[in-house]
Amino acid sequence: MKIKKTLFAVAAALAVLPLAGFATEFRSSDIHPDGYPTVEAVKFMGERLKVLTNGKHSIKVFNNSALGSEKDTIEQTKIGALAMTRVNIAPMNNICPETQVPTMPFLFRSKDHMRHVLDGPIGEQILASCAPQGFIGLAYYDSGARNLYTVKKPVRSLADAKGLKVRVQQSDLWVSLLEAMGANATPMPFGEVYTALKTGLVDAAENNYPSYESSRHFEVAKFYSITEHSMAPEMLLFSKRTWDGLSADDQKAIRQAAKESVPYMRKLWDEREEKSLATVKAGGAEIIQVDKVSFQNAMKPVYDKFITDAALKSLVKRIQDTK
Ligand code: GTR
Repeated sequence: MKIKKTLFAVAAALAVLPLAGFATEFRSSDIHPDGYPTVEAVKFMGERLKVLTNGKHSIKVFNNSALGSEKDTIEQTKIGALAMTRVNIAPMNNICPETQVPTMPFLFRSKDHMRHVLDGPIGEQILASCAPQGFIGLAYYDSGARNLYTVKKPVRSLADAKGLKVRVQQSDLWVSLLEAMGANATPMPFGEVYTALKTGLVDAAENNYPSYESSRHFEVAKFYSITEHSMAPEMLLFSKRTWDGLSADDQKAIRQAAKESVPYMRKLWDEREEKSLATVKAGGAEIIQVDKVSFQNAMKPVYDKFITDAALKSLVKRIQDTK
C-alpha cells in the first residue's frame, strides 16, 4: 500500500513535468532475460527511436522481472511511474475486455493467420481499446503457441489433464481455460513457476518453446505436450499518462519505432523457436503429440463465459473469417 502511494506520488510529479521539451530515457520492463526476442526487440526499438528523434529520446529495458511481475508493471505503467511495459496479453484480460479475444483457445489457425489478423484493422482496434484504461497499445509481438508441460506423467489426450494442478497466468480467462480441460488452475507470476514445479506446488504449467527453455522449466517438467491451446500474443504498452505529455512528433516517432521492431522481433522469434526446441530436446524433454481435437471440443464453456457481448462476438467472428 505504501509502495503504491509512493508510486502514485512519483507519477503525479511526472505528469506535471513539461516532457514535450525534454530528452527522455523511457523505462521499459520485461520479465525475460537478455537475449530473449521480446527484450532484444524493445532494445532495437530504442535504437530506432534515438535515430528518429535525432538523439532526443531513448529506451532503457529493465528485464528479468527487475521491476516486478507483469501485473505489477502494468499497474506502474497505468499510473505513469513506468513509461512502457512489454507483457503477454493475458494479464490485460481482466483490464481491457477486447484483449480476451486474441487469447481465446484455438482461435488462430496458424502463425500466419495470427500475424495477418494482428497486423490489420482487428489488431489495431484491440490495441486502441486499452486507451480508456490508461494504455497506448503500440504493437504486438509473437508468443508462438502455448503447450502444456507436466512433471510426473505425460498428457496425451484431454483425459490425462483431468485433476492436474496447472500454473496459469494471472487472468480469469486462463483459469477457465484450464478448468475446461478438467485441470485445477493456479494463477501465479512467471518468476515463481520454476520453484512451484520443483517443489510440487503445481504438477504442470504451459508455455511456448522459448519460455519453456529460457526459464529452465524443461529441467523439472520433462513431458511437453503439443496442445497448442492458445496463441495469446505479447503486447507493448505505453503509459497514456506519459504519452499525453509528449509532442505529436514524439508520439509519432514512438509509434514508428515500435512498428519497425515487429519484423525484427519476428525474425528473432522464428530462430529462437527452433533453437529452443533443440535445447529442450537435448536437455531430455520429451515432445508429445496429443489428440488435439479432444482439447478443442472442450473449449465451448470458455467462449460462452467470456465472449458474451455483441462486440466481442463480432471480433471473434471476423478473426475466424479472416483467411
Ligand atoms: C511467456 C510470455 C510472458 C509471460 C509468460 C507467462 O510466454 O512471454 O510475457 O506471459 O509467458 O506465462 O507468464
